[in-house]
Amino acid sequence: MKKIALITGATSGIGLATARRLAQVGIDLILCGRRIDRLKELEQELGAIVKVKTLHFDVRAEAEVTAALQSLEGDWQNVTILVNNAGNAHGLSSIEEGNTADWDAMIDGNVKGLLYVSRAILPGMVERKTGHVVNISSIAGKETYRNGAVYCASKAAVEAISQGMRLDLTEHGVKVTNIAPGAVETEFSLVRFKGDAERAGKVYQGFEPLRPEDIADAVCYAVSAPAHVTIADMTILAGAQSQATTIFRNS
Ligand code: NDP
Ligand code: 8X3
Repeated sequence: MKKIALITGATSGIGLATARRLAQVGIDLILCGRRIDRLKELEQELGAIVKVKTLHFDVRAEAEVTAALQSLEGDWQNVTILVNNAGNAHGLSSIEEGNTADWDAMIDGNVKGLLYVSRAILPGMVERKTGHVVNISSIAGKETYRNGAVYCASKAAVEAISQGMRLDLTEHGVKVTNIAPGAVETEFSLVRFKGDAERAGKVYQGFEPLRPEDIADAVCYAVSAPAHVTIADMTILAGAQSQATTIFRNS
């Protein structure tokens, strides 16, 4: 059966690189995000290699998620790989000064959004007795850093959800892979710092950060493993990184 991967957050960074990587190995794609112009460009680019469908919705809006995913027809309903990647950090501040709108965006997007998408896709995988979920967590889900309590909490939730999904889904033939990247240069810091490009750029100064393609390679490796192998958990740090915020910078 031809594989179909549904990737959330395909308009940028890790999701975009994953879309390109999975297209290279012939996997048809359902690409999701809020920015329609980028989805259309990607459809043009990757549609030359594999079949591509695009869906635009905000993962935080349950009704939007459900309506978009229920609109899939025919073979597009048979999603074999779900890459739960959409998410971001919003703000970086000490807990007593935190912006509650930022907290909502992180909890609603990184946690509830992942759950809404999964809830819509998983029954089909269970019914077909085959499937693979890849959750993009973070090193921030494995350790907490100062000023990042809520983002770290949202990613710790992803870690727990990955474990829980694996417990619930293994008997149904559905694999679950949790990938926890370290510092990857994407639009992540630009979003975290609300468009402040100078501040975002400093995050990646003085060392070579991960590239989104490094994480896309890991996704591709996990979903290409033979049936008797589950890649359960991968933590991928930059070469100069030993913990989330412990990075050896040469300048
Ligand atoms: P980007 O900002 O480059 O990409 C984020 C993607 O998520 C975009 O495609 C965006 O699409 C989508 N997205 C964000 N919020 C929503 C929403 N509410 N509804 C729908 N789509 C949404 O960042 P990254 O590629 O770095 O981030 C991807 C994932 O990787 C995130 O879960 C992040 O937490 C995680 N991660 C990132 C690391 C890093 O250092 N960069 C390290 C560890 C984990 P659009 O705006 O079009 O909706
Ligand atoms: C993104 C990586 O360490 O900046 O999840 O939180 S970190």
